Amino acid sequence: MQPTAFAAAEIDLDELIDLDAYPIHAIGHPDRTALVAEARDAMLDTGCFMVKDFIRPEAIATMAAEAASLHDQTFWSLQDHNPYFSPDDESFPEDHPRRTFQHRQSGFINSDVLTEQSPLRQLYDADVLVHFVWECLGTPQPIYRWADPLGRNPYGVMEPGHYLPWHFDGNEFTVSILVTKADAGGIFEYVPNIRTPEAENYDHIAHILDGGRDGVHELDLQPGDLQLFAGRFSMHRVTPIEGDATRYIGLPTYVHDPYRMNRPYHSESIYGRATELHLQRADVLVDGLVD
Ligand SMILES: O=C(O)CCC(=O)C(=O)O
Ligand SMILES: [Fe+2]
Repeated sequence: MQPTAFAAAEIDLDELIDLDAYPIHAIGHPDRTALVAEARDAMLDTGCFMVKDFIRPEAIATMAAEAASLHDQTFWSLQDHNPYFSPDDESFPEDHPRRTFQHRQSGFINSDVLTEQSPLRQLYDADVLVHFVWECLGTPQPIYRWADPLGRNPYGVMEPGHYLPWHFDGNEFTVSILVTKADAGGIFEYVPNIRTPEAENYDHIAHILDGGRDGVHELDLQPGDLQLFAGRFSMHRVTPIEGDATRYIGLPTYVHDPYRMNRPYHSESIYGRATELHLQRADVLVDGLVD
Protein backbone atom coordinates (compact mmCIF):
# COMPACT_ATOMS: atom_id res chain seq x y z
CA MET A 1 0.00 0.00 0.00
CA GLN A 2 1.38 3.37 -1.05
CA PRO A 3 1.82 5.88 1.80
CA THR A 4 -0.79 8.64 1.78
CA ALA A 5 0.12 12.26 1.03
CA PHE A 6 2.09 14.28 3.58
CA ALA A 7 0.08 16.90 5.49
CA ALA A 8 1.50 20.43 5.60
CA ALA A 9 2.49 20.02 9.26
CA GLU A 10 4.63 17.01 8.35
CA ILE A 11 6.72 18.88 5.79
CA ASP A 12 9.57 21.11 7.00
CA LEU A 13 10.07 22.94 3.73
CA ASP A 14 13.08 24.87 5.00
CA GLU A 15 14.92 21.55 5.43
CA LEU A 16 14.46 20.89 1.74
CA ILE A 17 14.71 24.39 0.23
CA ASP A 18 16.76 27.36 1.45
CA LEU A 19 13.81 29.69 2.04
CA ASP A 20 16.12 32.63 2.77
CA ALA A 21 17.60 32.37 -0.70
CA TYR A 22 14.29 31.40 -2.34
CA PRO A 23 11.36 32.66 -0.21
CA ILE A 24 8.77 30.81 -2.26
CA HIS A 25 6.51 30.57 0.80
CA ALA A 26 6.30 34.36 1.20
CA ILE A 27 3.71 35.69 -1.24
CA GLY A 28 4.59 39.30 -2.12
CA HIS A 29 8.26 39.02 -1.11
CA PRO A 30 10.19 40.99 -3.77
CA ASP A 31 12.62 38.08 -4.38
CA ARG A 32 9.72 35.72 -4.98
CA THR A 33 7.97 38.20 -7.25
CA ALA A 34 11.17 38.66 -9.28
CA LEU A 35 11.73 34.91 -9.56
CA VAL A 36 8.18 34.35 -10.79
CA ALA A 37 8.54 37.16 -13.37
CA GLU A 38 11.80 35.65 -14.60
CA ALA A 39 10.18 32.22 -14.85
CA ARG A 40 7.22 33.49 -16.84
CA ASP A 41 9.49 35.21 -19.34
CA ALA A 42 11.58 32.08 -19.73
CA MET A 43 8.53 29.83 -20.17
CA LEU A 44 7.16 32.13 -22.87
CA ASP A 45 10.53 32.43 -24.55
CA THR A 46 11.87 28.84 -24.50
CA GLY A 47 9.36 26.74 -22.55
CA CYS A 48 12.06 26.06 -19.98
CA PHE A 49 13.14 27.65 -16.69
CA MET A 50 15.89 26.69 -14.25
CA VAL A 51 16.61 27.75 -10.66
CA LYS A 52 20.20 27.04 -9.59
CA ASP A 53 20.79 25.29 -6.24
CA PHE A 54 17.09 25.24 -5.40
CA ILE A 55 17.23 22.15 -3.19
CA ARG A 56 19.58 22.02 -0.20
CA PRO A 57 22.62 19.76 -0.66
CA GLU A 58 21.64 17.74 2.44
CA ALA A 59 18.21 16.99 0.95
CA ILE A 60 19.79 16.08 -2.38
CA ALA A 61 22.14 13.70 -0.54
CA THR A 62 19.12 12.05 1.13
CA MET A 63 17.39 11.71 -2.25
CA ALA A 64 20.55 10.22 -3.77
CA ALA A 65 20.66 7.66 -0.94
CA GLU A 66 16.95 6.92 -1.39
CA ALA A 67 17.31 6.41 -5.14
CA ALA A 68 20.39 4.22 -4.69
CA SER A 69 18.57 2.10 -2.08
CA LEU A 70 15.69 1.56 -4.52
CA HIS A 71 17.91 1.09 -7.56
CA ASP A 72 17.15 -2.61 -7.93
CA GLN A 73 13.43 -1.80 -8.18
CA THR A 74 14.00 0.30 -11.31
CA PHE A 75 11.78 -0.65 -14.22
CA TRP A 76 14.04 -0.52 -17.24
CA SER A 77 12.51 0.40 -20.52
CA LEU A 78 15.02 -0.88 -23.00
CA GLN A 79 12.99 -0.61 -26.13
CA ASP A 80 12.35 1.28 -29.32
CA HIS A 81 9.78 4.05 -29.32
CA ASN A 82 8.72 6.95 -31.47
CA PRO A 83 8.40 10.45 -29.95
CA TYR A 84 4.73 9.77 -29.16
CA PHE A 85 5.09 6.34 -27.52
CA SER A 86 2.52 5.15 -30.03
CA PRO A 87 2.54 1.80 -31.85
CA ASP A 88 3.80 1.60 -35.42
CA ASP A 89 1.24 2.81 -37.96
CA GLU A 90 1.78 1.67 -41.52
CA SER A 91 -0.65 4.25 -42.88
CA PHE A 92 2.23 6.77 -42.60
CA PRO A 93 5.29 6.80 -44.91
CA GLU A 94 8.31 4.87 -43.62
CA ASP A 95 10.41 7.97 -42.80
CA HIS A 96 7.58 9.76 -40.95
CA PRO A 97 8.15 10.73 -37.26
CA ARG A 98 5.26 8.44 -36.28
CA ARG A 99 7.31 5.56 -37.73
CA THR A 100 10.74 6.70 -36.49
CA PHE A 101 11.74 4.55 -33.53
CA GLN A 102 14.88 5.12 -31.44
CA HIS A 103 16.25 2.84 -28.74
CA ARG A 104 15.48 3.97 -25.20
CA GLN A 105 17.70 2.88 -22.30
CA SER A 106 16.46 4.38 -19.09
CA GLY A 107 14.35 3.44 -16.18
CA PHE A 108 12.01 4.71 -13.52
CA ILE A 109 11.83 4.08 -9.83
CA ASN A 110 8.04 4.34 -9.79
CA SER A 111 6.33 6.75 -7.42
CA ASP A 112 4.55 3.96 -5.55
CA VAL A 113 7.78 2.46 -4.17
CA LEU A 114 9.33 5.61 -2.68
CA THR A 115 10.31 5.43 0.97
CA GLU A 116 8.06 6.40 3.87
CA GLN A 117 9.98 9.66 4.54
CA SER A 118 10.99 10.36 0.94
CA PRO A 119 12.11 14.01 0.54
CA LEU A 120 10.98 13.87 -3.08
CA ARG A 121 7.47 12.98 -2.00
CA GLN A 122 7.52 15.66 0.72
CA LEU A 123 8.44 18.28 -1.86
CA TYR A 124 5.77 16.98 -4.21
CA ASP A 125 3.11 17.20 -1.52
CA ALA A 126 4.07 20.74 -0.42
CA ASP A 127 1.28 23.17 -1.40
CA VAL A 128 3.86 25.95 -1.36
CA LEU A 129 5.69 24.26 -4.24
CA VAL A 130 2.49 23.61 -6.21
CA HIS A 131 1.52 27.29 -5.99
CA PHE A 132 5.02 28.51 -6.79
CA VAL A 133 5.27 26.25 -9.85
CA TRP A 134 1.81 27.33 -10.98
CA GLU A 135 2.73 31.01 -10.80
CA CYS A 136 5.98 30.34 -12.66
CA LEU A 137 4.09 28.67 -15.49
CA GLY A 138 1.94 31.76 -15.88
CA THR A 139 -1.02 29.68 -17.00
CA PRO A 140 -4.58 30.56 -15.99
CA GLN A 141 -5.59 26.91 -15.49
CA PRO A 142 -4.72 25.64 -12.03
CA ILE A 143 -2.26 22.78 -11.65
CA TYR A 144 -2.73 19.77 -9.42
CA ARG A 145 -0.87 16.78 -8.16
CA TRP A 146 -1.43 13.94 -10.57
CA ALA A 147 -3.61 10.90 -9.92
CA ASP A 148 -1.24 8.60 -11.84
CA PRO A 149 0.13 6.34 -9.09
CA LEU A 150 3.26 5.42 -11.04
CA GLY A 151 4.16 8.60 -12.89
CA ARG A 152 3.41 11.33 -10.36
CA ASN A 153 6.86 11.67 -8.76
CA PRO A 154 9.28 8.98 -9.92
CA TYR A 155 13.05 9.00 -10.09
CA GLY A 156 14.39 8.74 -13.62
CA VAL A 157 17.44 6.44 -13.70
CA MET A 158 20.13 6.23 -16.36
CA GLU A 159 23.23 4.06 -16.06
CA PRO A 160 26.48 4.47 -18.01
CA GLY A 161 25.86 3.95 -21.73
CA HIS A 162 22.13 4.67 -21.50
CA TYR A 163 20.32 7.02 -23.88
CA LEU A 164 16.84 8.53 -23.59
CA PRO A 165 15.56 9.30 -27.11
CA TRP A 166 13.54 12.24 -28.38
CA HIS A 167 10.00 12.21 -27.07
CA PHE A 168 7.01 14.19 -25.81
CA ASP A 169 5.67 13.67 -22.31
CA GLY A 170 2.05 12.66 -21.74
CA ASN A 171 1.60 15.58 -19.33
CA GLU A 172 1.78 19.30 -20.11
CA PHE A 173 4.55 20.41 -17.76
CA THR A 174 7.29 18.68 -15.86
CA VAL A 175 9.31 19.78 -12.90
CA SER A 176 12.73 18.12 -12.62
CA ILE A 177 15.30 18.06 -9.85
CA LEU A 178 18.64 16.58 -10.80
CA VAL A 179 19.87 14.36 -7.96
CA THR A 180 23.10 12.89 -9.34
CA LYS A 181 24.88 13.87 -12.51
CA ALA A 182 26.66 11.76 -15.12
CA ASP A 183 30.47 12.13 -15.23
CA ALA A 184 29.97 13.34 -18.82
CA GLY A 185 27.08 13.33 -21.29
CA GLY A 186 23.59 12.97 -19.86
CA ILE A 187 22.73 16.44 -21.16
CA PHE A 188 19.09 17.42 -21.39
CA GLU A 189 18.31 18.71 -24.88
CA TYR A 190 14.99 20.17 -25.97
CA VAL A 191 13.28 21.95 -28.82
CA PRO A 192 10.97 24.56 -27.29
CA ASN A 193 7.35 24.39 -28.35
CA ILE A 194 8.06 22.37 -31.47
CA ARG A 195 4.36 21.48 -31.61
CA THR A 196 1.10 23.02 -30.43
CA PRO A 197 -2.38 21.59 -29.87
CA GLU A 198 -3.17 22.95 -33.34
CA ALA A 199 -0.11 21.69 -35.23
CA GLU A 200 2.02 18.53 -34.93
CA ASN A 201 4.82 20.11 -37.07
CA TYR A 202 6.00 16.75 -38.38
CA ASP A 203 8.57 18.37 -40.75
CA HIS A 204 10.56 20.02 -37.98
CA ILE A 205 10.32 16.88 -35.86
CA ALA A 206 11.60 14.75 -38.78
CA HIS A 207 14.59 17.15 -39.11
CA ILE A 208 15.53 16.66 -35.45
CA LEU A 209 15.07 12.88 -35.55
CA ASP A 210 17.38 12.87 -38.53
CA GLY A 211 20.12 14.57 -36.46
CA GLY A 212 19.27 18.18 -37.36
CA ARG A 213 19.98 20.86 -34.72
CA ASP A 214 17.57 23.67 -35.71
CA GLY A 215 16.01 24.98 -32.52
CA VAL A 216 17.83 22.55 -30.19
CA HIS A 217 18.69 23.95 -26.73
CA GLU A 218 21.02 22.27 -24.24
CA LEU A 219 20.69 22.49 -20.47
CA ASP A 220 23.59 21.46 -18.25
CA LEU A 221 21.70 20.80 -15.02
CA GLN A 222 23.60 20.37 -11.74
CA PRO A 223 22.38 18.37 -8.71
CA GLY A 224 19.96 20.53 -6.73
CA ASP A 225 18.83 22.65 -9.68
CA LEU A 226 15.11 22.93 -10.33
CA GLN A 227 13.91 22.77 -13.91
CA LEU A 228 10.46 23.54 -15.30
CA PHE A 229 9.64 22.61 -18.84
CA ALA A 230 6.69 22.15 -21.13
CA GLY A 231 7.26 18.50 -22.07
CA ARG A 232 4.04 17.92 -23.95
CA PHE A 233 4.91 20.51 -26.58
CA SER A 234 8.73 20.60 -26.37
CA MET A 235 10.36 17.47 -27.75
CA HIS A 236 13.31 16.48 -25.57
CA ARG A 237 15.95 13.83 -24.91
CA VAL A 238 18.92 13.00 -22.68
CA THR A 239 22.22 12.38 -24.49
CA PRO A 240 24.18 9.16 -23.75
CA ILE A 241 25.62 8.77 -20.23
CA GLU A 242 29.42 8.63 -20.26
CA GLY A 243 31.73 7.59 -17.42
CA ASP A 244 30.89 5.52 -14.35
CA ALA A 245 28.21 7.47 -12.48
CA THR A 246 24.47 6.72 -12.55
CA ARG A 247 22.25 9.72 -13.25
CA TYR A 248 19.17 10.05 -10.99
CA ILE A 249 16.59 12.77 -11.49
CA GLY A 250 13.46 13.48 -9.45
CA LEU A 251 10.42 14.17 -11.62
CA PRO A 252 7.59 15.75 -9.59
CA THR A 253 4.83 15.94 -12.17
CA TYR A 254 1.94 18.37 -11.87
CA VAL A 255 -0.96 18.45 -14.30
CA HIS A 256 -4.01 20.50 -15.28
CA ASP A 257 -6.35 17.53 -15.12
CA PRO A 258 -5.61 15.49 -12.03
CA TYR A 259 -8.07 12.78 -13.11
CA ARG A 260 -6.55 11.55 -16.36
CA MET A 261 -3.51 9.29 -16.41
CA ASN A 262 -0.98 8.08 -18.92
CA ARG A 263 -2.61 5.87 -21.50
CA PRO A 264 -2.10 2.14 -20.77
CA TYR A 265 0.32 1.58 -23.70
CA HIS A 266 2.46 4.55 -22.56
CA SER A 267 2.38 3.43 -18.92
CA GLU A 268 3.30 -0.18 -19.77
CA SER A 269 6.16 0.99 -21.98
CA ILE A 270 7.88 3.20 -19.48
CA TYR A 271 6.64 2.25 -15.99
CA GLY A 272 6.33 -1.47 -16.64
CA ARG A 273 2.64 -1.83 -16.03
CA ALA A 274 -0.76 -0.20 -16.19
CA THR A 275 -3.05 -0.33 -13.20
CA GLU A 276 -6.79 -0.93 -13.21
CA LEU A 277 -7.25 2.85 -12.96
CA HIS A 278 -5.14 3.41 -16.07
CA LEU A 279 -7.46 1.10 -18.01
CA GLN A 280 -10.60 2.75 -16.64
CA ARG A 281 -9.37 6.21 -17.56
CA ALA A 282 -7.88 5.35 -20.94
CA ASP A 283 -10.65 6.91 -22.96
CA VAL A 284 -10.84 10.27 -21.23
CA LEU A 285 -10.74 12.86 -24.00
CA VAL A 286 -7.52 14.85 -23.82
CA ASP A 287 -6.57 17.62 -26.26
CA GLY A 288 -6.78 16.15 -29.76
CA LEU A 289 -3.04 15.40 -30.13
CA VAL A 290 -2.13 11.89 -31.30
CA ASP A 291 -1.02 10.55 -27.91
O1 LIG B 1 15.90 12.85 -17.31
C1 LIG B 1 15.55 13.92 -17.78
O2 LIG B 1 16.22 14.96 -17.68
C2 LIG B 1 14.28 14.00 -18.54
C3 LIG B 1 13.49 12.73 -18.42
C4 LIG B 1 12.32 12.74 -19.30
O3 LIG B 1 12.22 13.50 -20.20
C5 LIG B 1 11.27 11.77 -19.08
O4 LIG B 1 11.46 10.87 -18.27
O5 LIG B 1 10.20 11.88 -19.69
FE1 LIG C 1 10.22 13.53 -20.92
